[in-house]
Amino acid sequence: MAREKADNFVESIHEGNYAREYMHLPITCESMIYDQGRSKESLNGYWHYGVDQYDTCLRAKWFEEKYYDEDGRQMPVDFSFEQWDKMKIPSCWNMQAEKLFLYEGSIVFTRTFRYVAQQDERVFLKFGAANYEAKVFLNRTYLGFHKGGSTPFFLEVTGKLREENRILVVVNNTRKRTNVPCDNTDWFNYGGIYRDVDLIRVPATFIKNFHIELVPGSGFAKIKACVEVDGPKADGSAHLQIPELNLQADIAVRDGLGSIVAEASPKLWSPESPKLYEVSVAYETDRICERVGFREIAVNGTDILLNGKKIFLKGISAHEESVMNGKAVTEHEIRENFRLAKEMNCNYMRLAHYPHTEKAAQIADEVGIMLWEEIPVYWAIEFENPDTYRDAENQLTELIKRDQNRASVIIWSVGNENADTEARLSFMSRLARKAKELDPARLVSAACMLDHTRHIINDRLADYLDIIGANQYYGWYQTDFANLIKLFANSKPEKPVILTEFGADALPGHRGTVDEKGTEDCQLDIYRKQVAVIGQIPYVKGTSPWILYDFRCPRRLHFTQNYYNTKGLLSADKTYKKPAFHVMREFYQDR
Ligand code: GCB
Repeated sequence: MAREKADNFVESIHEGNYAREYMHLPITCESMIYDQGRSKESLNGYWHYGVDQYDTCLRAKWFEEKYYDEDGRQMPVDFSFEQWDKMKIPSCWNMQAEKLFLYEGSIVFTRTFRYVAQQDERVFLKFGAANYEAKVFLNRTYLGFHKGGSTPFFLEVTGKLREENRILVVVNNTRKRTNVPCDNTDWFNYGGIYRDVDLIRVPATFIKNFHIELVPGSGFAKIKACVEVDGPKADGSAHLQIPELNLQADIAVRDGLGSIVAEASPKLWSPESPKLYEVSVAYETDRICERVGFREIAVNGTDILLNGKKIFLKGISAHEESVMNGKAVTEHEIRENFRLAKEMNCNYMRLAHYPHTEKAAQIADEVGIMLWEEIPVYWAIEFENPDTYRDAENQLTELIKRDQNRASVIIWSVGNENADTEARLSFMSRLARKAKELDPARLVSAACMLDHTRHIINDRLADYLDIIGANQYYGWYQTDFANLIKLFANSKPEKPVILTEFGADALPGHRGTVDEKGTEDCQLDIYRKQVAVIGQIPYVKGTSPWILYDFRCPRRLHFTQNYYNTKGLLSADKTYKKPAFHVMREFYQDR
């Protein structure tokens, strides 16, 4: 309904529907470019910021920087970008100022940067991640918005740059029913531009996508490479090189697409021997060069096969978090997490519950940890809402395209603990099919909720998955531990099962009896009982207990929690091992 406007209507104050102005130009997986192995110019550093609780930047269009009226008279404005405080980017704003710790809403970030044009180049802006919604403006113009708090997004800015540029980004982390995840999660809602911001230059025709992998079922003797090029020269030839394998091949490109299958027998990637090869692909004047491992992951009945051999996934779940940096984890912190997992004898990690930084998979490739990667289709999101589905599918696609060449990633998860309704089945089976369509060579799973009334692994989504992920908390939420034995006896899965979660809270150093919840003794007892049972079940082919370290959680107000989920096997600062850590270490020792 058109709204009646008074003569003295002031748009920026009286217009409630200002958001409508920014609903066009969605930035999605369509504008992604494959950027790994490319050189970049960093736009990280100190950006000016203003906390904008009422979204005045968007209502009053601050980004237009109108300082004078048509007659050249100075106008009053409510912002002064260059005088604002500065914040380090990337970072979670919650960790940068005490007053921002619990802030949920909009923050305006802005900086200027110089650009020296080179001939015939195209330029892209990349944001590694901004939670949850980001509206991007360049030189006074709205460029678009991205939804989804943990995947990268790209914007082409060719022709829009000058020598001196102002970029402005409004990031809003308000939790919403319609978002993925929705407004209720079991983790902390960090805000900010918390992964790298880069400028990427490419030639006029460039390699937009590059995917390379071992051909499944080829006896480990064939490698397939696919390229997509973008630009005026859509027909030509790309050149693939893997010097250590003496592999050189031309890939014919027609209408921007080309692929090749080449004979090659690489040394296979595995956690014990994480061999990576230098791979390069060139098209015209463009070239990508990165390190890639080759391996095959498959299922056969209830077995999981890595390079044709049966494996047990000795895992641990982890959130992306550190006490100091929130989700903006450093490379050192990621390496430390993998080191601690290896100390526990793990060969695998579940990166819960949303895409972690791409650096995690790069490092896992190098150190030899297999990964489960997940999108935040978590608990009770709006399964009936088509916009929510679009958002989820976009996040899934951005994740898969981002990490498609990482040997460490063996499983895509389409969600976690969602009640088995018709709407959810249709939503998540569609996601599972999408994951398979985008990446037939990896496994698809989800962390399913079990039937705790009849004690059976029973979820209709399992028909669409390669592996059944099962969360269970016998001894904790399901208080009668004996029912775990019934659950396994009642279930006859035809696919491998990974116990994606089990565990118990324990405040570090808090001792008591095994019956006292929140003590290390109770946690230890539950872990001992769990592994004694799990070890006997032939179709359980992996475990990733909940969780490597304690993490911030606004829902957890018990004195043994103090706003942390304390199910970690380590303290939140990762320096203290709870006794149950050693139970898992021993359980994994001889598997
Ligand atoms: C779960 C959820 C996880 C929670 C955990 C808990 O089942 O998947 O996100 O943090 O339980 O501690 O309750």
